[in-house]
Amino acid sequence: MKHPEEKRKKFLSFLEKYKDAKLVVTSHSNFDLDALCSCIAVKSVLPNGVVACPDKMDAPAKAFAEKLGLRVEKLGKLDKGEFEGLVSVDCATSVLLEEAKGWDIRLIVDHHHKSENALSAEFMIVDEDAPSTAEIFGELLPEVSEEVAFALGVAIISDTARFKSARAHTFEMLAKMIRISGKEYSEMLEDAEPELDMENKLTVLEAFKNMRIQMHGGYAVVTSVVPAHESLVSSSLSEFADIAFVAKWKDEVKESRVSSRARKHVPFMMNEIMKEAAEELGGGGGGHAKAAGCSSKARPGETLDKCIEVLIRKINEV
Ligand SMILES: [Mn+2]
Repeated sequence: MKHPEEKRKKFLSFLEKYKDAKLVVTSHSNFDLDALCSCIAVKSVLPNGVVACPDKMDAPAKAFAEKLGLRVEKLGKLDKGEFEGLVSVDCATSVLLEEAKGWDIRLIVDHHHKSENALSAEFMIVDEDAPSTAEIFGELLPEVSEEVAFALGVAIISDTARFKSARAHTFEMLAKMIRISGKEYSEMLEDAEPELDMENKLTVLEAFKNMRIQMHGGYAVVTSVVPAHESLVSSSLSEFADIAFVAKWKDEVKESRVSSRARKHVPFMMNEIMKEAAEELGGGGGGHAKAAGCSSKARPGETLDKCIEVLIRKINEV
């Protein structure tokens, strides 16, 4: 769905029907700033909406929610009977939102590539060309308050990895959000990229120490197994490596989780590699061309080997 008018019309029809409804507003596992700020955007037009996350938030999202004094419930603890349904933003796959099971999904607003385990909703607004869901909300909202504009600006900066995946429209939207918020770009940047706390810094540094370095098809490919923070680690490693795969074991669900990143000159679609690797290991995968993830029933080491195997297959296809 490309036309801004069409998207806006759909969003307004959703609002007309559900504006006063008690809906839960949620997003993918491990909320990032795009997830959180998109929730804030929806909540701003749903006075009876309740923001909830399926598990936890990453460090920047957590810090920002605390700064705003935003109450974020746990999705699994909410009583479905008390709500008229669910809104999912920045997520349209059950792989990253298993807790959506059993909920009536009224609205989905997302910018990810369609994945196998796609969720469907009464109102679907998906724009794969948008580099962040926040950017979509900049267009959708009939009115943007100072606070919401600030949040959307923060999410735009964060989700584009400070404009790596931006397009002209991103800068127009950010300029507009800065103007409405009455704040400076530097203030948004501070919340978009907060200083890592010591635990996170050490996790990244340990992952650098424990990584395996390989060369495939002229690309420096690294893998690492970490106890946590796999997406932070994979994005940190890909500051240097062409391709990074970082896995952790999630004991609660007896699954490996992999986060992958590729630098912009890498021609392979990481979301496809993640999907194929996961399918061979009884999991699901997807995401973006340069940033993707998957789950797998195999242990982290075996899962990483599979990711490399699929990558080599892609290299040989070219
Ligand atoms: Mn996003």
